[in-house]
Amino acid sequence: MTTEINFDGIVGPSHNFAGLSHGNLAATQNAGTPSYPRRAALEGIDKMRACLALGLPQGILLPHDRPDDRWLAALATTYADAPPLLRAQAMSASAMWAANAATVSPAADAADGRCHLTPANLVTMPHRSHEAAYTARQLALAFADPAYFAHHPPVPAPFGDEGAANHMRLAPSHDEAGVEVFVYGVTGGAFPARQSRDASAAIARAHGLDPARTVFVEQSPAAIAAGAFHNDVVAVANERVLFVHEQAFADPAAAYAAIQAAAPWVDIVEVPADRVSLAQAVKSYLFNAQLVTPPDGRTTLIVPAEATADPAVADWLTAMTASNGPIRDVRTVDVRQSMANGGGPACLRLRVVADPATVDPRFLVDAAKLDRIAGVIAQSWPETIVPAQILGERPDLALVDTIRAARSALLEALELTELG
Ligand code: SUG
Repeated sequence: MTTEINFDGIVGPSHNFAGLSHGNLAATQNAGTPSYPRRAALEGIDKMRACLALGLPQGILLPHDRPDDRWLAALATTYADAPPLLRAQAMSASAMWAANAATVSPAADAADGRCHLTPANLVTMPHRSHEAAYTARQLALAFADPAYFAHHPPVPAPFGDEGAANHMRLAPSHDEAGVEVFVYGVTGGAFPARQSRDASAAIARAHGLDPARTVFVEQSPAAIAAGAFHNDVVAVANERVLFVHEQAFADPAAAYAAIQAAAPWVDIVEVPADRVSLAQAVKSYLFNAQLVTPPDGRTTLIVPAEATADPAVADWLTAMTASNGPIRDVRTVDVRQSMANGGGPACLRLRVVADPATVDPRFLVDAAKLDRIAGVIAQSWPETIVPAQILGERPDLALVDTIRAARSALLEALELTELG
């Protein structure tokens, strides 16, 4: 029996605020401030604990080796010698945002009856463009059985692909055939459109999706210009429910019509701009929520604490849950360190619909395993990183040793040293 499993990226020990993502307002605003990697990673663990407590299965993806020496070597330099910006780009912990790791099509949607995975190339941002190879290694190990899983190479450059952050799946239930909605960008004013239509179309072909159950929608340029650098900043879907901001799509009426034609059973919950503006949606990350179906069947929205701090958003959430609509409950989680780099609860997880028995158990967690992981983090993750340690004239090489030792300790604890 297949079910939805959320695989959260564990926040890596190099988590820092270098301001590398143009168009991501939180990351830009927090550039240069001290980061707290230990706190960040423990916040992520607490979020997973909250999901487990709701009765949801939970998995993990590991931090990547940072700084990425192989990438620097391909650029004919080393961490000690590289110019500061390149150093920061090699050091980013951005792989924590697992929603950008890959696009995943459940077996029920694919022609060959297998779950298909394509790692994102993330080519728009240099600091993320070197994630794909290690992501592919992890996914190949976690989902190794070719009877159930098919792995594809990343889409080639220059077609930008940012993975599941621009991909929504609607289905009567997770294990039934569904409709996959690919959201691409064409333009975003001063900011880059990070998902290309060609990349989305290539993935739909590679995954063997039925064109009658595949929809391509253009993201609104106004949303990108307002800081919605991924579609999951303004929309989220789960089973029959699409929760979406009025200004998420370039042509909302046409988008809803196309989605309804492919999925007549869809329940669209649209938040009007006069209740929550695009700016408020981006600041509060209302839509960067996990929309989930716990075992009790009550569709639940897991929002970041920042969402309820905005009175307009809080009002909307109160009215929504009181209305007896499709979204019944709202839960709040604190992932402030990730949020400060533009990553909410939904960014931190990759959804895979699979039978847990077909997944390598080392990538699945229960409460006891999370406690063990938290123990490693508490003991070995740096407490704080000041960006000057990375971007300064002389890089802090002792920090590099700490970061590598911390990740190695985690791989050992999880018996995943083959991913070293
Ligand atoms: O790619 N931030 C990430 C945030 C990704 C959020 N993911 C989703 N919306 N699914 C990004 O912009 C900031 C890193 C820095 O600036 O150092 C960063 O990469």
